[in-house]
Amino acid sequence: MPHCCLARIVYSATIALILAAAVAAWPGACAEAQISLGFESVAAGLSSPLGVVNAGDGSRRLFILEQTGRIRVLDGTQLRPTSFLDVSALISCCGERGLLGLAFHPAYATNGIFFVHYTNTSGDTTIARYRVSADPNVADATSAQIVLSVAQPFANHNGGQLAFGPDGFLYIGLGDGGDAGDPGNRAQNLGTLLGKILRIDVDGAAPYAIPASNPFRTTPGALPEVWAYGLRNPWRFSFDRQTGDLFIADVGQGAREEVNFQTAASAGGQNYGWRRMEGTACFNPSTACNDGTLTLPILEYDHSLGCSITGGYRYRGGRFPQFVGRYFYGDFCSGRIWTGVQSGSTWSGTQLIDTALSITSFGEDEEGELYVVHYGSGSNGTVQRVVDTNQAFLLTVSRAGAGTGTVSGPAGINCGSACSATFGAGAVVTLTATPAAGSVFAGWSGGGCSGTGSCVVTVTAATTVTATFSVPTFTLAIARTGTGSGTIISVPAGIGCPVTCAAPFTPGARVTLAAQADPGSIFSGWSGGGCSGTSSCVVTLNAATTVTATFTFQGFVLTVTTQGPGTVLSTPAGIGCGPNATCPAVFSPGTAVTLTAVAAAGATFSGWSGACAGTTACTVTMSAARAVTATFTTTFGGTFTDDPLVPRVTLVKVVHVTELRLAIDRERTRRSLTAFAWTDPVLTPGSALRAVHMSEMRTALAQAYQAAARTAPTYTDPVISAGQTFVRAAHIAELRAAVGVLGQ
Ligand SMILES: [Ca+2]
Repeated sequence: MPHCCLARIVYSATIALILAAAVAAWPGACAEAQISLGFESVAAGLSSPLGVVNAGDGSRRLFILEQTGRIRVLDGTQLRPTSFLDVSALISCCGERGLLGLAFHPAYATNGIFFVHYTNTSGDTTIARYRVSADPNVADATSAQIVLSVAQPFANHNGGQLAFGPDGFLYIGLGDGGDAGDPGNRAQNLGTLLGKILRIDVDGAAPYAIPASNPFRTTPGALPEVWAYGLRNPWRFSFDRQTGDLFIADVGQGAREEVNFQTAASAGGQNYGWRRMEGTACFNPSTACNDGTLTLPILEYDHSLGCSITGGYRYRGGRFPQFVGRYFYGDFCSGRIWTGVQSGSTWSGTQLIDTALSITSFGEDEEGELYVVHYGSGSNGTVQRVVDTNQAFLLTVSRAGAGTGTVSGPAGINCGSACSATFGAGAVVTLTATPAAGSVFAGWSGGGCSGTGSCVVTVTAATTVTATFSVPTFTLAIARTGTGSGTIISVPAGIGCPVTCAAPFTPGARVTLAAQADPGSIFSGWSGGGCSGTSSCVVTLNAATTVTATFTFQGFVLTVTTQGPGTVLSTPAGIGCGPNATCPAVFSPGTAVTLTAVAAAGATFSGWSGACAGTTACTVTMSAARAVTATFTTTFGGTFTDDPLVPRVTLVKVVHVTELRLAIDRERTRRSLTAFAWTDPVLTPGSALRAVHMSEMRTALAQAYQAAARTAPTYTDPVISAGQTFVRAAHIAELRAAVGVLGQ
């Protein structure tokens, strides 16, 4: 260890005075090389926070004391808006008064009992016992029982700490009663509870019993609650959660701040010196103060480095191996944070950081991670987690898969909300995955983890661990059977067989299957999955399920396609295929099907293709699926149907328009005009004739007249309007005449 660091704090009584004098000569920039303190925000916006405590009940919650009387709950993701307990009406505040301490009973998880330490409205110390309500985040305010009241002669030096020792007894820190210099010499007086650490048995009697092993239980003139004495204001003390050793930080008078220590094996009764000594220096008397009965501090600093010590904890957490075994403490006035390290029977303190925090307390969570409480000014106090940013790495939890769930780990990892945190090199991190309802945890990847148990990562680099959550599924499979073929689709979507004949569905899903036989087949019915018959099959998936669809072959498909205005008919019947259509029909194997093509008026049959050829009737023998195309073409042969056409007698027919169009097209072609884009270019028998058909023919013909430098003809109903002008035989007759004139 660098020499400058050794000088930081004091460790042994005999050299203490020399080194304490020397401390001021060394500026506080000698942090240990291995540790660089950092902070992770945990809670903010607190009203004069004084402490952070865990309940030891496995809930991982942190309980934050506000001096003004509230206990707040930090539940891992949020600072709950509702107080756990609010004693603001019972207390005097603030200065050194208010709600000062909180300790949960070691059996809190089962008995719900906890204790608070506050200054009552008369300014006296009160230790009170409470119980949680049926709501784990709210205490039962009516359960209050006063355990101990101690009159306070002055407003300051009220102590405040409460903690259960490893022996199950409640330890209480009380200051010397206040003023300055302990004018009543109370800390050295065993007949008062002031200036002491008390030890009581809250389970042995109501409101408490005196433990049989208390050191002054039978001492005449002594109060039996006293465990240790000679303390000025033991604001914060703590037990080492691993060894049970006790650290008592005692706030000094005008010169020295100190940490006192006793092992778990101590029988108690120590005199920690005040007011005879302040730290390792004589105070009153100013010389010859120590007759050898006093227990001197293990760590000390003078007022060049601070003015009011805040005792912390010996780190036993898992995130930062470099912290392990170090006792952390700080100073309210200077914001400095030190660690004390034990070597044999001596301790050395090293400043790790000089912050702007007003450090009122440290705290531990259930896993032993360390927190620092910043008093703030009014309502901006904070709680932050203490981390090591040197030789530290980010561990990130990633969640993947179609399912959902959470991953919990040490403080800082609660994913959901917090999915990454820094860990010191060598930290061993255990991650646990919990699937949400309806999901399953499918396993780990990354960080050397696999399988579905806990993931244990030893952090040696930045690491990402992925937890995959999946949604359990059952497979619905479709089997097709029988001599025929067809398709099956599902609602909800998933099955589209024969392409996709098996698909996963969530348990309990109701899947409706519909079968459609291919041409030439019929659907003969369902089996499996509780389905039968030929209507829709509804399967409720409570397990992997196979449904069978049977299709039966009926015959081969003959597909006739017509191109152009004409019709194809079959013998035997089955095909009756109009213009520009595709018409499948099924015929029994071996059937000879004769197809006949019938051109529409104004058109001619141009011939077969596919399974037929030529222009005469075609016979197809159905030994397989066949396809035939019949092509019809329209030409104008020079004569019109129904000629002469008699207005008011002859009905206007589609063929009349088709013939006129062909005749007009011919005249346009002769004059190098482009083809006219007719509306409804293919009119078939039965098509409705519309005004636009007539007006288009007039327009197309007028263009041909213009190209021929001829005067355009005039017509009955010069304007033919849709919805207003009936299509009349006269219109047709006039157009025929006009075409005839142009063709001469
Ligand atoms: Ca002392």
